[in-house]
Amino acid sequence: MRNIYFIGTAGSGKSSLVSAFQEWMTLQGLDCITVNLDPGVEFMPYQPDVDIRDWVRVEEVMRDYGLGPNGAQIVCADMMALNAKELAETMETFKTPYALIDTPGQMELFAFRQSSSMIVDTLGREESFLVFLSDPLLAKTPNGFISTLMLAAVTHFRFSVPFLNVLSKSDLLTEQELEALMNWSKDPDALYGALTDADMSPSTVQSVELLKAMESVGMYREITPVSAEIPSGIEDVYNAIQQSMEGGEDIRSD
Ligand SMILES: Nc1nc2c(ncn2[C@@H]2O[C@H](COP(=O)(O)OP(=O)(O)O)[C@@H](O)[C@H]2O)c(=O)[nH]1
Ligand SMILES: [Mg+2]
Repeated sequence: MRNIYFIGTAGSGKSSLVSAFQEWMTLQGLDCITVNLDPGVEFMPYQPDVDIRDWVRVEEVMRDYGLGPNGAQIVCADMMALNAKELAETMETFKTPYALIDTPGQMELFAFRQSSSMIVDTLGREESFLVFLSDPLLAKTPNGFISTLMLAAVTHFRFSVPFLNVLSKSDLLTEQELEALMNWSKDPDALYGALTDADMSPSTVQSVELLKAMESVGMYREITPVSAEIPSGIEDVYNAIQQSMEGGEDIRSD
């Protein structure tokens, strides 16, 4: 089973993309399951096939341990690892080639806790792929764009699994904004230009240096625009996953 993790900052559109992705796959006649790994989620745009809340729930941990919501979220993130094996077994019962895995709202609860790495290992690291969602409202300024690249790079560094950087909610940008952003993502020189046009303050100089470092370690990647709302770009994400996991061979040809 291929495990596709959707990771991004709070509100970046992870749950919505999981939902839109599942709909798209169903339309293509492709089988998949959705897995919710957010123990504190209150609203989700889809009905998960496997739900971590069957094992761990933020409200219960708050009550049982007398914790506030933030403390409980952290305890839950760590408790998830204890249930990883059962989670994997439950997922296996579906006998499906694809699992779309929605991660906790606050990305640090997944990206920066040891338990997530145990979950990735238990569900099968070899078969994992990470979709990183960048928020368009952050990414639309040159400085913000670098910040999202860095967040993506740090996340990639933590997980070390194949990776795609996605621009979420692309429908929220104007055509010009989207065009500029795509241009930056393809051509670091365009981003240098946009940065230094704005000003040459110490923070700009710092950004340029960070950008150069990311370029030299291969972290500067083209971003794939998607929208769960329209929907659009989902096939591009699917193709990138296929390309990476099977050298381009499509499971549709099985
Ligand atoms: N315009 C637009 N809004 C979106 C899109 N995807 C998600 N949203 C909205 O962004 C908010 C957060 O989405 P959600 O999927 O819950 O984000 P999560 O916290 O990363 O799981 C919700 O109000 C969604 O309706 C999109 O593609 N376009
Ligand atoms: Mg969510």
